[in-house]
Amino acid sequence: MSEPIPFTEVGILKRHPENPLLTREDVDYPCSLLFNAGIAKFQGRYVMVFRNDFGPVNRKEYVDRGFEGTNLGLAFSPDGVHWDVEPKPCITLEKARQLIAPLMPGKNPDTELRRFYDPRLTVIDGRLYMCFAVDTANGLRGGIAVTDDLDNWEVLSASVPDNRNMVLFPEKIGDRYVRLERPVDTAGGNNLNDNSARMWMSYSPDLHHWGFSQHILANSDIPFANCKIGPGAPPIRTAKGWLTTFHAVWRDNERGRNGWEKTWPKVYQAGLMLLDLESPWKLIGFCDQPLLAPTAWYETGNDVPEGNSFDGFREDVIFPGGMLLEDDGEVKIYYGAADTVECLATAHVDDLLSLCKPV
Ligand code: BMA
Repeated sequence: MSEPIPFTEVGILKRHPENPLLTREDVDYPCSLLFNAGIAKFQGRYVMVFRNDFGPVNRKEYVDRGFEGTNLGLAFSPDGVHWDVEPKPCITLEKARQLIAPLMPGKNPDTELRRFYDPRLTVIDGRLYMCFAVDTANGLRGGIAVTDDLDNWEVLSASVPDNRNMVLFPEKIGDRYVRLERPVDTAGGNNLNDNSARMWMSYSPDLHHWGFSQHILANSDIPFANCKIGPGAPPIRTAKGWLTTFHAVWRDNERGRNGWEKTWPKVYQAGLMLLDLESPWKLIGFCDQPLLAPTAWYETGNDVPEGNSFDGFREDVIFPGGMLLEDDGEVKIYYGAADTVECLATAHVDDLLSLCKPV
């Protein structure tokens, strides 16, 4: 049982009644935790690339032997709700090593690259781009890959440490590509677990070289974050601005056990903000309450309805990774829940925009 969390969400998003939409049960290869997916509409269907941590499926197995590895799985859907998972992962660690090797001359990819995870998908001019995080022997890095067929990928860039949670805007702004990102700010001796993470944005003429970096938001700007923050799903264009989610972390060392680990002191919530269409480094709207806070049984592990079972790896985690605007104004927000399953919540775009108060 996890502890109650101190914040209340805005109550505008509707969790999909079929949540969790995807779990390890939907996958035919070894899969323990299916979560933190990127989603896009690409070549006439909904595409999902999800993170799969495989090995143990409960706390005891996790404590005994830990995870065996992480790969990225692929799923397709005709409607964004019902998904079919492909029979094999689309990017294994071995494949990621081969893909990224050209960007790491002089390094042995087998020892340099340790984990490839948290995909975020954006379609730009008909090509599918994936931002990813990669743990290397020399730090946590973020990068961008591109594909035209979901089989052949090219890695275009990988950042210096420590930068993760990158998401691409779905079009060039002016004549440059733009991404949101979350470098870890160590000023003052802080580290990833302290009050040090800020959201930034960078521009690129070609998706390889990034610069003109601008600070967007710090965790001290967010009433429901006292720890890390970072971009969520890639932004969507609306008439009023770029609407985009972020994740916000509340750390409370007294929380005790909330999942498989001995202690899991953090609560991850989703927030919402609006950025200027022409100058996206300008924050023009902000919702000062969580858009989504963990409350459902598949987010908290509490009050699991009869006929279901749930044993979340890190309970009280909501990690938004996909946001799609449909023609009728419905916004689909996809999120990893409890680092264990993939879920969907929806709202009308106008209701989301009205949450973003001018700043
Ligand atoms: C972050 C990332 C996410 C994960 C979250 C909660 O640091 O690793 O992939 O969902 O922690 O465990």
